[in-house]
Amino acid sequence: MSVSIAKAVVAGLRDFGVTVHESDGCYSRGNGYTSNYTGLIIHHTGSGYGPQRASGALASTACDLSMNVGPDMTSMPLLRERSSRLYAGLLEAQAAKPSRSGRRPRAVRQPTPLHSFSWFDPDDALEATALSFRLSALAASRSRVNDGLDKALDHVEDQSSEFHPELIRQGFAVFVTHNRNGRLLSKPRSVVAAPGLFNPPPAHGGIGLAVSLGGESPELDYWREDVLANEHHQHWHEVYPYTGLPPRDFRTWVGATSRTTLSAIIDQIAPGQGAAFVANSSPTELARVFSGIRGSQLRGLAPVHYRAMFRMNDRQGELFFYMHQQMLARYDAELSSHGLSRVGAFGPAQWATRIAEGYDPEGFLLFGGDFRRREENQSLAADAVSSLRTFTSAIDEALRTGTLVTANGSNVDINRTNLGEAVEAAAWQLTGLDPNTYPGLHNSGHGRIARLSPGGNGGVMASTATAIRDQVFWRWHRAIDDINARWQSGQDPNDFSDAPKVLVRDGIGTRATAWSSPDIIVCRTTDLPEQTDLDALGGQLFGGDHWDQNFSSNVPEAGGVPTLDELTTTMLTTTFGNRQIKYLSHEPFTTFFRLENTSTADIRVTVRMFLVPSTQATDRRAWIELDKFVVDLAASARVVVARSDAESSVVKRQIDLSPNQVLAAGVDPDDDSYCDCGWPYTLLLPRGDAEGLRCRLMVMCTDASIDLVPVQGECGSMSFCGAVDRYPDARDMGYPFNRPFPGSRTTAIRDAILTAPHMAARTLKIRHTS
Ligand SMILES: [Cu+2]
Repeated sequence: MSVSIAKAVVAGLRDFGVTVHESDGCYSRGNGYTSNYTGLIIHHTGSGYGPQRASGALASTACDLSMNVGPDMTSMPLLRERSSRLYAGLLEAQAAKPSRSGRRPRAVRQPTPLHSFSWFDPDDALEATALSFRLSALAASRSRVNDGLDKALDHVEDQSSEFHPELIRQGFAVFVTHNRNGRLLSKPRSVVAAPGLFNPPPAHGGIGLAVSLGGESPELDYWREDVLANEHHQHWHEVYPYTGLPPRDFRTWVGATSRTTLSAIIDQIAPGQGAAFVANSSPTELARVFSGIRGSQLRGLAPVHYRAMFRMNDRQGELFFYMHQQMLARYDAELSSHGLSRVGAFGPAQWATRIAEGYDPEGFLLFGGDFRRREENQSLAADAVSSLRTFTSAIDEALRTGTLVTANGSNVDINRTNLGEAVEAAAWQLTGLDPNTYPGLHNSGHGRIARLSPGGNGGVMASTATAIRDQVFWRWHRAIDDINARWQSGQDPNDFSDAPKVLVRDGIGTRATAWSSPDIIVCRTTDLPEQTDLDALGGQLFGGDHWDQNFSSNVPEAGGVPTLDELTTTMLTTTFGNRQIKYLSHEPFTTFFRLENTSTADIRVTVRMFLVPSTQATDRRAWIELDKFVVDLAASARVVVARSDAESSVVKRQIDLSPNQVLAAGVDPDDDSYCDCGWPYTLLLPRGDAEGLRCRLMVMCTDASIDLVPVQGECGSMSFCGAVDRYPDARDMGYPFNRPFPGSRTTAIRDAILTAPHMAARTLKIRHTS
């Protein structure tokens, strides 16, 4: 029974003169997740919920009813607690409990509630998006914010009789991530609320379940199953939903939207009544009406009205490509660490052939066992191949002409973001692209591959929380990334004429040697004194009289601090979801950069840091972004800047050191960052190998007055999650590796770094210790 119904029952009983005693916690304890029956709760404990547990406490008539009702159910701490419990309940409803053997007998699996849900299915996604809008409206439907949020949470509960819990979770997550009122609520970390969704397999070769079946890299299961990497991918798709974002502030939205538009949208909900409603209703009453909008109604909405309701996150298509491209670069570095070759595409040339690798999630009971095994050597259905080919030929044509077709039949030039929006495909009402020409190659591939597994939900490729575990995900995304790479490679190379006058040396004195910059100095963080101004320490150790000294080779001592030519990674063990798991992590490191302002003006620069395995350094697509931050350089100054790996702009901050100990985000609705979002710190570096995998560490300084990169906030990942309103870097994502480098393929990148004063690189090994 939902809390809202329970409250209504209490009110009704009081109307009849029944004395109802209320005590603390009956609405806020338990996780608040509802079932789709109604009854009368006469007692409710915090220990459980749902039909099985509540049944013993149900009664039909009880005039001596004692009802546990808390004092003020809408105080913010209670609302947060309730929100958290609801969210956890939605996740828990999808995570089945393994038996002792780790495998749950299929006969006792709970039936899948309602129909299936996949974020990659446009109709499902639209329904989740409608829910995010309803919640935004409900949050504004009462004069007090807290009362509105209470209504929104009631609605989340009530939805469970209608939708799959994952659909509700997604809509709820989008609301809590993007709506100003929603951001007051809390959303627990998925890995804490439902470890069963993120339960990785035993180490490869151990006695346990086969997860990867065949394929080229079963030994990478530890990486693909990484708890925090999976959570990152899930969360990114909430921060960048392809169907668009609901209003940030519903009342502001009502105030800013024309009456004609409001009444046209209301006509979709209540035909013929829009104009009257708008004329006679307050914003609060309008919010109540808007809280009735459904996914099916959104589908029939004129694009101009859809655009009035939703907006696309800034540079959606570009970040869709870039975030996944960076995951691929990291995957390649991980393969390289195992002596394996880089991941090949599952693209048009492969679609008609068999998919060698399979995947078996059944022992992990993801989503209540919804996801099923995909056998090795299966092939896509013929109609899947033919529709994927049709979608691809439209993209090929766009690349050939350099233009995309719009919904009204005209053409628009491809730019850094609209190609990704066509490929994913983002809501056409927001992008203006023709939905028949670009129905969503990327999403469709996820769905078609998922359907090679039996069952309503198919395989793990159907979910953002699980897709990256499957080897085929990486091959599919290589094919998707190839599209963007083709477009990029046809663009003019970057022109570095706007570089700031900053020197990062390639050698000391006149000797410049590739990959041996003395100005990138690496230390173990644990070797540095705590509570010290690291910039000042860097100046002391590596600046001043030491400016021309070389610390980049294995110098044992620098004022008592060892400098390194290798970083180390290791597999750590922890308990997660009642199981021992292993996960990759690395020894914390701090990098010192020596930067010289060769101009006579004070300047602010953006420092960009990248890493690549040396065997892949000729390929711009293999470079991994490690960090990006701004530094002020006084006129003619030689400055040593320290940067800890824990501050990296690509990782989720505050950093999580273990899947067993993750930090929940804050609840500041005005925070400019998406605090839950970012690549896991533990996977910042590739694993490397026992001998020390040779890598190149590169730094580049660009003019911050052009980049408009802000000083990083306290949380989130600036590079992968952007920020509210605007992606925090005016340059193309991945700059300077977003374009081909001029010159011969084998030397172009090396020569560019060697020639440009504002770029430098060095060799650094990554050694894996077990
Ligand atoms: Cu994908």
